[in-house]
Parts: sequence; structure tokens; C-alpha cells
Amino acid sequence: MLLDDICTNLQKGKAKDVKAQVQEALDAGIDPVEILNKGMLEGMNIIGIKFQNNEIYVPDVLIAARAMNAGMELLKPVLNAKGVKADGKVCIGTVKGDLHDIGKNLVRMMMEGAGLEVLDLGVDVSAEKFVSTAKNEGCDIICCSALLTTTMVEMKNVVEAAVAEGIRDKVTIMVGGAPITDKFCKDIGADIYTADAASAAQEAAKVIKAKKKA
Ligand code: B1M
Repeated sequence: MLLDDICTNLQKGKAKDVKAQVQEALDAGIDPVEILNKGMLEGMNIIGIKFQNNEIYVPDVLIAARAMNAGMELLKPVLNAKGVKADGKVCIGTVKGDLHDIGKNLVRMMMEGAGLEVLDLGVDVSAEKFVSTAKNEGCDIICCSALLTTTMVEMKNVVEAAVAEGIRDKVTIMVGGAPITDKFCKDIGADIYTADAASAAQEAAKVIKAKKKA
């Protein structure tokens, strides 16, 4: 089946094939969310397990990530078109010391799809950068992503920097990434944890709507 082929070719890092098959799946009318979840994310999950078990190494992961990005180029506009307008501003980044950006990029895309203006600060973003951007650009939400247990602690620094800069009551702080939990979110004084990109976008849209009503 087409989605299985996308999943397999993504693992092999065959960017051109993944792109062609994503287009084929879209042309066949398959739901883009299903292409994302059952084709691409499934492939990336398997890559993660193999990486963990030392069956594959960093270069293999990087070429799989490149194939993922090739497919995402086609999916992004379609996922965005499905979104509902929310009209608010968000800054997003992967925390200091952390270079993982695939999940962060997915969250950004889904939020853009929900109609939010998203300022992408990239990877290795310091607490000061998150907070100065939120302050200077008037962001409603700061979104922090972390994939490493060694870098997730940086999220606490973001919360503390927001307090120190006097914007904590004006900005909602959302956190996510594989090692993050709801308990961790509460422990560090952040506001919202979500497990995946789609629910992050939904929660962000809710926050913005509530702010507009208030
Ligand atoms: Co790294 N890596 N990596 N890696 N890598 C992990 C995270 C790891 C779990 C692999 C493993 O050992 N099993 C492990 C972390 C272990 C730990 O901390 N306990 C690990 C390690 C150790 C490392 C290095 C230290 C390896 C080394 O050099 N020895 C190194 C660190 C570099 C650094 O950051 N300083 C490293 C490097 C890399 C690559 C560069 C090779 C590459 C990153 C490429 C890139 O991002 N451009 C890479 C990758 C790809 C992975 C795995 C295999 C896949 C991550 C990924 O992209 N998943 C990963 C293993 C795994 O996760 N199974 C692993 C797909 C992505 C869609 O999922 O990012 O979780 P994810 O996002 C999800 C949700 O978490 C959520 O939404 C997305 C789904 O909808 N989400 C949010 C994410 N952010 C959110 C924010 C939100 C809400 C939801 O609100 C704001």
C-alpha cells in the first residue's frame, strides 16, 4: 500500500521517492493527516527505535530526516489549508543545547495551519531569546520544544526569564517534545503540555480565542 511505501522509503532516506509518493497519495485523495501519521511519522518512529538499538547511526537518521522534509514540502500547504483561522502571534523554538527540529517544525506548520502567525526562532534557542522575542514582538504564546532529557530543563529557565522580564502574566508558555510530560510542565510552572503537533495547534487556537474574548 502507498502509505507503507512512503514509510519504507522514508526509512531508506529516499527523498525523491517519498516526495513522489506523497504527491501520489494526495492525488489519490488520501487525507493528508493520514499520510503524515501512517506514512511519514510511522517511518520516523521506526528510525528512532533502530537508532536507539544501535542498528543505524546518525547519518542514516539525517537522510531519513531529509526524506521527511521532502515529503513535508508537499504536505505543508495542504495541512495549512485545512486549518481554522485563530489570529494570534506565537514564537517557537527548540531549547538551548538541543538541535532536534523535526517535531518543532511540525508544530509550527500545524499552528500556521490554525491561522496563527508563527515566529520560528530555530534550534538552540536561549531562554533570553524566547522571552525578548515574546516581549518585543507582542507574542501571545511561547512554544518550547525539547527532545533531550539533558535540555528539557532549559524550559524552566524560559519560565523564570518570563517572570524576570515581567511578561509572565501576558504570555502563555506551551511545552512539548518526546521526554516532556504534563507533570514536568506543571513542575516547572509552564502552562500547557501537549503530546503532538495537532493538539498543540488546537490548544494554541483555544488560548488565542479565550484572549480575544477577555
Ligand atoms: Co537525536 N536523540 N540525538 N537526533 N533523535 C533522540 C531524541 C533519542 C531519543 C534517540 C535515542 O537514543 N533513542 C536520544 C535522546 C535520549 C535522551 O535524551 N534521553 C537522542 C540523542 C541521544 C541524540 C544525540 C545526543 C546523539 C549523539 O550525538 N550522540 C544528538 C544530540 C544533538 C543535539 O540536539 N545537541 C542527537 C542528534 C540527532 C540528529 C541530528 C541525528 C537527528 C535530528 C535531526 C533534526 O531534528 N533535524 C536526531 C533524531 C532525528 C532523533 C530521533 C531518531 C527522532 C526525533 C524526531 O525527529 N522524531 C529521536 C528518537 C525518537 O524520538 N524516537 C532522537 C520525529 C518527530 C516528529 O517527533 O520531535 O518527538 P518529536 O515531535 C513530536 C512530539 O514530541 C510533539 O509533536 C511531534 C509529533 O506531532 N512535539 C511537541 C515536539 N515539540 C513539541 C512542542 C509542543 C508540543 C508538542 O509545544 C510547544
